[in-house]
Amino acid sequence: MKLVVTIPAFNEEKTIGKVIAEIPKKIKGIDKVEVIVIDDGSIDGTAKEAVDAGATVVRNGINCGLAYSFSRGLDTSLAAGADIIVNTDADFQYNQAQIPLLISPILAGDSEIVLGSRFGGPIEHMPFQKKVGNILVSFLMRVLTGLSLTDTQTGFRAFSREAALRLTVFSDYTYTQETILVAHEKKIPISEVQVEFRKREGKSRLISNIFVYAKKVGFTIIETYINYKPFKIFFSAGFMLLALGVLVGTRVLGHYLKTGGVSPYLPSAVLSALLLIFGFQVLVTGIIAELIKRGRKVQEEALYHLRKAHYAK
Ligand SMILES: Nc1nc2c(ncn2[C@@H]2O[C@H](COP(=O)(O)OP(=O)(O)OP(=O)(O)O)[C@@H](O)[C@H]2O)c(=O)[nH]1
Ligand SMILES: [Mg+2]
Repeated sequence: MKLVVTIPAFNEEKTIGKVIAEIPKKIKGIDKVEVIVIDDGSIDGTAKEAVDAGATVVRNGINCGLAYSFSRGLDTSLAAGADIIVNTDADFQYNQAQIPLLISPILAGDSEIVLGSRFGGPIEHMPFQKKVGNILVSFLMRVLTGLSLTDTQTGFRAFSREAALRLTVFSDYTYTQETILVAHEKKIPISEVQVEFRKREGKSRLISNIFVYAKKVGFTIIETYINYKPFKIFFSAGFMLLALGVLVGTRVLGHYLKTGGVSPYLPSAVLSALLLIFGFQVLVTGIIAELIKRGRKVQEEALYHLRKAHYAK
């Protein structure tokens, strides 16, 4: 069993060495541990510090984004023969001594993806806006997936090789919600363990403005959800518009049947026609999107087999 720990890092020279040093080198059930740092165009000494601490470093050259780097980390780990992949942050907020705990459900064969939830221990140091944001997004993700997860934004996660082979991430910026939605759609078992979460040393590299972050997270969730459940969304919206069109149109039709004219209800007639046309278009869009989704499912299955063969050990 080989464990690869991936660390996406952007200008983290102060903490990257400490994070690597903290990773346990001997873990029960694991024969080999390798650390891969994905240096995302850092302009400080991140890469050097990582190499000095004994990690393999892959460099993006320019800043490509956290989600892009996470994806590259998965691919590099698969190529390195990983059986289990742990992704962690470079800012020393997670306690790497908890990696054995994080991977234990995978080793036991109970889960394919394990999330390290930060909401089990003291998190008073998590800034208020982030705490509220994390709670709200986790709630939304619970509603969308039906899974009882408490922290869907955590950066401390473990993936089985099988899960990594099946995951695709489209966003460049954030992978945290997308991976859960994709895994849930592909029926990959996801579980959670409670982990420690330390105060950050220095400023966030990812979130300069909480509102910009919220907007990006919101769009990623909507895009991913539409991608995987198009019919559900378009059908609900189309059906609502059609129902509204029928409701508005009943009065007009009643008057027409009685008098043979619609003139006093002309605005309602126009509104009803618009709602019916628009609702119908949304329904048809849903059907087309559903057909595209079916095609994509086949493509993803083919991609999984291609990757499996490409990264065969
Ligand atoms: N590859 C890559 N990694 C990034 C980028 N921005 C942040 N990171 C890394 O992603 C991890 C999480 O970023 P943080 O800045 O700690 O974000 P956060 O944990 O959500 O926010 P804080 O609570 O303020 O720490 C760290 O390891 C960062 O170095 C980026 O543009 N590219
Ligand atoms: Mg952090």
